[in-house]
Amino acid sequence: MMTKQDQLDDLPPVAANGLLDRRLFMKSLALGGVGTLAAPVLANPVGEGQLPWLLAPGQGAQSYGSPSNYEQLARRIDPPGLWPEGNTIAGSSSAYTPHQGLTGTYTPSGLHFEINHHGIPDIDPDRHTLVIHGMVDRPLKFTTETLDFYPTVTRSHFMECSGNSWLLWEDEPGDLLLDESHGLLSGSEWSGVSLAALLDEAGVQAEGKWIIAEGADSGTLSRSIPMEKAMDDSFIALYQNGERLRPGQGYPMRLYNPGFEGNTSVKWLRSLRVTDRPAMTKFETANYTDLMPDGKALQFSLKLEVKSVITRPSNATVLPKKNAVYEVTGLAWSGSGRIRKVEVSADGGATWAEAELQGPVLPIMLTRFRLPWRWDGSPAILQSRATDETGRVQPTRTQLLDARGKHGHYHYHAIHSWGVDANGGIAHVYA
Ligand SMILES: Nc1nc2c(c(=O)[nH]1)N[C@H]1C(S)=C(S)[C@@H](COP(=O)(O)O)O[C@H]1N2
Ligand SMILES: [Mo]
Repeated sequence: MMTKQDQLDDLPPVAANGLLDRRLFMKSLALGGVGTLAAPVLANPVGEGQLPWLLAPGQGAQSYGSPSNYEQLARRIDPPGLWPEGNTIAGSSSAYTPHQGLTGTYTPSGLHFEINHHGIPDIDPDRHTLVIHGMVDRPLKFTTETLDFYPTVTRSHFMECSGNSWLLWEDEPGDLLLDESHGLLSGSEWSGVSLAALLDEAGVQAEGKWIIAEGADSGTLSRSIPMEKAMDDSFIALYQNGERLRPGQGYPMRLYNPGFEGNTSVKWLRSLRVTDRPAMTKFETANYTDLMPDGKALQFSLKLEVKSVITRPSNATVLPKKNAVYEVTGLAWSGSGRIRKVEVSADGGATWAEAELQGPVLPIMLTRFRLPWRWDGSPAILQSRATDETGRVQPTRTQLLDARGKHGHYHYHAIHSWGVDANGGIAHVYA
């Protein structure tokens, strides 16, 4: 009779170092008897004992639920170093999404990342308005309540700061956890009002080619948005994951530009001024520009690239057992549309196997991928490589540095690598 180990040894690899067919988990489940074949079998035998929570009634429900106190790993961090020295602005803060502790594609609202350049304003929605003015026939003023009466647009989209992964421009990989390297990325369902509908009502004049969006934070963060984008798919978000926006996400209203760098999605939106040219604000001149190898800087590099990262296993865990099949899973996303394909490598990019994508695959949204991997106990380098529906392929680190030089700060999107050692330890490496 074939033992479980024989069956494992029999599985045909689809790429080197133990990558298995992406349908393995489904197949072995369907076969019933071998349902546990693909699992690493780590469960402990059933024990005995009276646990304290069995002995007395627990607490009542809260008016607003919160996660278990035991889940301290699924907490946002605000690592030092993001805000350049000498450029510290009162109130600036950030919060990074802990992807090493999450699964799925929607980020819990309380764990959505935040970048607040001038603190989070405490806005009374009854005293907040949005004005559309400048090169329009009819300047208009909206309250949150009036916007609630417009037809709803609802879309699932990722938000990414173009500064996400900025530490990966450094020469040394650093012992970065996933939140530190990829935590300026989250996914949500956003609901609100189409910007094109509001602009049509105001009547944009022929010379109106740009929109200057301004926030109601003390530093009034402002960005210039091309009219083409505004008329295409931008919207005013009022709700996130079914509830009103959180204060840190722009309560009571924000601009949302799908697939554009997060900075353009102005929070606490108070003004949209139609102009014939960009405003050249601080956030599109001094910040959020890309220094190129020739010393010149790219401006208005607004669209986000195709990118992916393995979220599990990661350096937050140690592989507990050799000769076992693990699930390699992660996230892929692109500012240009849907993810078409994600490939996984266990040998540092020499061979690749196609991963299973969790459906539905939505445009400009996080897409989860999964692939079974049989770890035989030898060192391995795990990588993922995403391709989007426009054919854009995630570059290697070398390709990215060749194209962009070594002094980048924004738009790092190269293939990411986890080095696995013989003891199952995992480290962030460059490969
Ligand atoms: N008014 C205002 N809008 C803002 C910001 C800000 O500081 N003030 N931060 C921007 C940056 S840099 C990013 S990446 C996104 C982040 O959105 P989030 O905090 O909801 O994740 O909001 C953008 N909109
Ligand atoms: Mo950002």
